[in-house]
Amino acid sequence: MTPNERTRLARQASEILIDNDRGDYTVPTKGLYPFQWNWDSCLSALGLAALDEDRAWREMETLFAHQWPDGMVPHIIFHQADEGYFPGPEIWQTGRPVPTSGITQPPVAGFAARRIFERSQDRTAYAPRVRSLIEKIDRWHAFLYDARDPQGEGLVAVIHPWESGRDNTIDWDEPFRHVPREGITPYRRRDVEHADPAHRPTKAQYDRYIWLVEHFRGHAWNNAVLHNASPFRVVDPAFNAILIRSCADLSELAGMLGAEDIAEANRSRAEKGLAALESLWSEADGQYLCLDRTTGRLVRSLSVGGLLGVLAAIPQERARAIGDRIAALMTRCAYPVPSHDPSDPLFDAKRYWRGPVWLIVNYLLADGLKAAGLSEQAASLRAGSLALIEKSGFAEYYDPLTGEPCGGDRFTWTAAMVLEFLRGADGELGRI
Ligand code: 9WN
Repeated sequence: MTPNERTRLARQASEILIDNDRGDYTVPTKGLYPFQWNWDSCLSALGLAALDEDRAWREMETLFAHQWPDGMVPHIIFHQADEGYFPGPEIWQTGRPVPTSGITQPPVAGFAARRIFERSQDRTAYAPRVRSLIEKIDRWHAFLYDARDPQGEGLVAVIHPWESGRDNTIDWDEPFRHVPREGITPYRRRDVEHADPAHRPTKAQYDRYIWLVEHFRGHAWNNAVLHNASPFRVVDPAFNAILIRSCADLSELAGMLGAEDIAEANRSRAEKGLAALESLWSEADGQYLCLDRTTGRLVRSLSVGGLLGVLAAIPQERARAIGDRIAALMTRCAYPVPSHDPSDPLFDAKRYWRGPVWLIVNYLLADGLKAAGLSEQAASLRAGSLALIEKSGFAEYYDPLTGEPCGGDRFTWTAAMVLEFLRGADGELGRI
């Protein structure tokens, strides 16, 4: 890529971040997602930091201002009314001062905060704000290990597919069978008015998403009981690897800020999580699998969720096996990395998390591979990701076989990841 092309892509990415900025938070994209989403905000903060570090911290502070008293950080903050999204606050009914959803999302905050602070232009000035933020991230981690791992196994479960961030992955097909569809209040989807229905989850899946929301609402959103009350309790290797990595990163960050208690608590959470993650490894498949906690069985579904294990400091031979799996997947697709193995008959190149490429996933995979010393593979993911953006722009996700852009357009976290990928080996982005 020539310096001019780099500059052009960086400018386009910055314009998208600015366009989707609502002052104290960003929306993932106009129309389809008009509120603040949890992991979108934390990953987008990495991109915002390249434009304005103060604004990046504010993005995360806004999210954590809506943390629940029990420590949970909701997956959506409904800052203002908007009819364009379903399910809105009137369905969730969580009773929060500013309405929020009642479930969480992958905890990338610790990972993002450490990275932004390490690159900070003025650590002394930002330290007090970051000190206050890490206490909230620590409370969220404590919440996850308390409420979503009540037996203290070292692995947390998601209780709704939306919590995983990979809403309709093939991983959930089997565990989702335990979730009924009957008896839900009739509803009107809005997503299919903004995006092609063939690229979105099905009606049967939406019925179950809503069944779970109504079920949790019936338990007054009491997280002390929701885990055991949910017919959907899945231990997702990606969610756990993200949490383990965030615990490790939060521990380092807390150490830099002299918060020894937070550093110690998160170091020990990461160690326990890492040891427990081993139980999800499948030697035959060269990746991690998810575990259906309602049956105690591993689900053999070859999705990118099991490859995201590489984000945690897993044993070197596991990282190498994952690197090999990714290399094999790349020979079957024009653009890396498909969210599901194309050799599975259930693979669907355009349907959301059942095949398409997501740039945030490529970024997290590349980061894990690089940390494991697999720099060449990380570099090829970076090159493939930028080639995809050059071809198809800043979409929500892409068909891995053709590169066709799918879902929402001018997407915030896609733009943020482009800015990340454009950084040189020294971590510098240069002038935009
Ligand atoms: C439900 C915002 C979010 C992402 C998720 C992605 C999608 C929402 C939806 O959009 O989910 O949370 O309505 O489809 O799956 O990962 O955070 O970009």
